[in-house]
Amino acid sequence: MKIFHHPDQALHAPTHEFHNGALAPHAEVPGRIANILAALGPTQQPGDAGIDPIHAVHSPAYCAMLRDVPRLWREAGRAGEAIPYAFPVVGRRPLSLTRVDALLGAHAMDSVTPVTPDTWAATYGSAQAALAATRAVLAGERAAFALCRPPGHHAGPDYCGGYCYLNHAAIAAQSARDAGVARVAILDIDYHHGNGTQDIFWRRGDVFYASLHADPATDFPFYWGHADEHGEGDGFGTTRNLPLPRGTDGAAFRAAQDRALKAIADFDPGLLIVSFGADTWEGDPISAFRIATGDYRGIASDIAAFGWPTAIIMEGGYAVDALGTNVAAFLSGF
Ligand code: OKP
Ligand code: ZN
Repeated sequence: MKIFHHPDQALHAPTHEFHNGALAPHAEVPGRIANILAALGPTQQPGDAGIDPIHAVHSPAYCAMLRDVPRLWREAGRAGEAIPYAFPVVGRRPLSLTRVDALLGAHAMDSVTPVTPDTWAATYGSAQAALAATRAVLAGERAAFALCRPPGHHAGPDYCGGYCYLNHAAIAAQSARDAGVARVAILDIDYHHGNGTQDIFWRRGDVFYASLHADPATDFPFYWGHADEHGEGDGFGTTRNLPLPRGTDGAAFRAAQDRALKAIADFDPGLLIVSFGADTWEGDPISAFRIATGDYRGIASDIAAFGWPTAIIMEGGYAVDALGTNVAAFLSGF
């Protein structure tokens, strides 16, 4: 299987996040990539398809914010990484504020997603890897893997959050639409609900979003991913959420995934994007499913059995030492 990865992805290195009310070491570390690379075969560096396929999903103002905030942060006399703390969540009117805290807070959903001077390069490189994997599949590869990092599925049209900045899976899906694929499906099997992907395609009937995830009643991102969210307008019925309880094991996960796969089969996509997170693993430090390494091959082969051309996009997974083994187990199912 072709594997795409950009060396700039390792540059982004947030140091701290709020965890249960105190600053703790950040879970989304560059070593995640190193561990996965060591377990896989040779990878390819993606070409540069430019900013246009990114702007097809994210507003130019949001992208500019990701690039500008580190400089504005320094100019405000701050050290370290930019972290927002005030958010216009109660329906405030659009305002063109330039104060770095206001600019960042208006484009963020949480305080665990720092913007560093290297964030843009890392997520831009990940977006290019996702685009390259999609191009490879559209050119005839059965499946391809984009080893993205940081993750992407919490990032919305104009906001970052959940360690995510650009939504690599959404950028990949939109690029396939723009290349002429009439219907694209996204299957999100990260432990967390992909609220950004859901938001991006909420009103779209041409992109199906199905997600298995920890029940947002107990787990991040809390405010999205409940079973009664189905999309709106042209997108009504093309969002499908399957929240699962903490403790879900491989057998229960595969049964739920079968329901998602049947819904996707009814949609009849020309291409499948899989948002894959290894944070469903039983040893993950921030998650609570009980999926074993030995379950990943079957989870993947259940997907592969449908035969859709498939681009696999890396999302989360925080048990760094086990990541390579778990990713390799999953890819072996294809
Ligand atoms: C990203 B992905 C505070 C908890 C914050 C954020 C989880 C982001 C997961 N320490 N949790 O979906 O793997
Ligand atoms: Zn996750």
